[in-house]
Amino acid sequence: MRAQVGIIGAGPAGLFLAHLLHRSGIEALVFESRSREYVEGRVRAGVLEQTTVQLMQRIGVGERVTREGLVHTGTTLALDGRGFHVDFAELTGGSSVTIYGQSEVMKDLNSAADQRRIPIIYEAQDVTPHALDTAQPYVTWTSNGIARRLDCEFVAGCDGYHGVSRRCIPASALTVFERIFPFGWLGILADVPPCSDELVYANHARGFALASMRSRTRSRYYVQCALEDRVEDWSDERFWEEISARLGAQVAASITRGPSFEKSIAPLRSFVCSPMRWQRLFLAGDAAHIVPPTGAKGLNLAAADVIVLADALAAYFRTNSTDGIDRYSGRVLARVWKAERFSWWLTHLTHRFPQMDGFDRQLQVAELEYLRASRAAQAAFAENYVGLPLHWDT
Ligand code: RFL
Ligand code: PHB
Repeated sequence: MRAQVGIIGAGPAGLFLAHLLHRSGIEALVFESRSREYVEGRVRAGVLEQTTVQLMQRIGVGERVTREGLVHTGTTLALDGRGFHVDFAELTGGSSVTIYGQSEVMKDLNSAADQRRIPIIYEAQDVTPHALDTAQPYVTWTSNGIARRLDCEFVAGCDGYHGVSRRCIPASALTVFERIFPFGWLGILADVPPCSDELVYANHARGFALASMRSRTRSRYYVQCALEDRVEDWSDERFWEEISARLGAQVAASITRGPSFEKSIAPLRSFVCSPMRWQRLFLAGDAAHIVPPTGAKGLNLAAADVIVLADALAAYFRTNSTDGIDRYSGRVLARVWKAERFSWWLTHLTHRFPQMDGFDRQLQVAELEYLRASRAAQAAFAENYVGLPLHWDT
């Protein structure tokens, strides 16, 4: 088989890229190791930046997010049960974020891919890129026991943190930056109305808590937990007690409790690999960088990466110019690092660290009190939370 681009991974990065390339008349084939149901069912991100919603609209998959997405023009930060509101719209000149689950994004991307006949091979096994340092790279895989091969001009590694693409780059050509946080997030989904119109991020002496949502009838809640904790350690009852204590009496009074239908623990990590291109391989999304979920940036970064990559590939195929593809990694990483900084900062500001002493705690308190009182501090928070401009070049 032949295509201009082989895309490994049908998560947000892979499918946004496939749609963008399709619009430019570039042929791509997408490989995904999991089933479509699995990818669509994965409960992950919930907050879309305006740039991501605009991308969905631009590629013609924005109808449902525009209709059903909940536009949030601010958020609440709380310290030991005392909250204050940060008004994004007022502080940023009208920006907002949209609450719309990653699984809904994936369903929209997949159904448009069906209509446009964008080829996606689900449950592809042993997907392996080859000859990436030649002008004729290719990808091999197995489907239904049959070994297959795709010849292409470029490979896009959109296969997440555990994918195969990044591992194809020689260690000597790659620098890895990493921080592993000494705790995780336990998240639940429950079909109960959210406790607040907007999200509540809470720093509490017992640990971080977040009240989020998927719709007006579906709530998503998180509490910081120990890395050793198992989901079985957390009955629904224990979870509701803990989140109520951490969010504080005022918010807790508005919590509707109910049975959870999803409960999972995610570790927190900051990770960047640089550069994001090696020869004919481009990395995008979680394959190249991970942020702790505190800043709600992961999916949005994946979308921003492939906007730049698709432009660069379109320019290459249209004019043979390598300028865009040569600048891809540098341009994208400049913005990625700013999101890494913001996510790292917000995680430090809101979580309880095991080795924390009184000094560290007082610094958190002072910084949150400063944020409560200072318009300048709130403006910096809001500007980062709604998403930095896509084209703030280096
Ligand atoms: P994905 O989504 O991991 O997709 C990669 C795909 O590649 C497939 N794959 C392979 N396919 C073929 N061959 C192989 N060898 C393969 N290896 C892997 C995988 O099956 C998968 O389908 O990466 P992508 O596309 O870069 O997208 C990244 C986002 O999914 C991720 O950053 C976000 O979910 C992070 N995230 C959040 N992001 C936000 O923007 N806002 C949020 O509110 C937000 N909340 C979250 C989050 C992530 C969380 N967890 C569980 C990590 C909350 C949580 C709890
Ligand atoms: C979510 O709703 O899943 C969510 C919201 C905000 C975050 C992280 C996750 O910062």
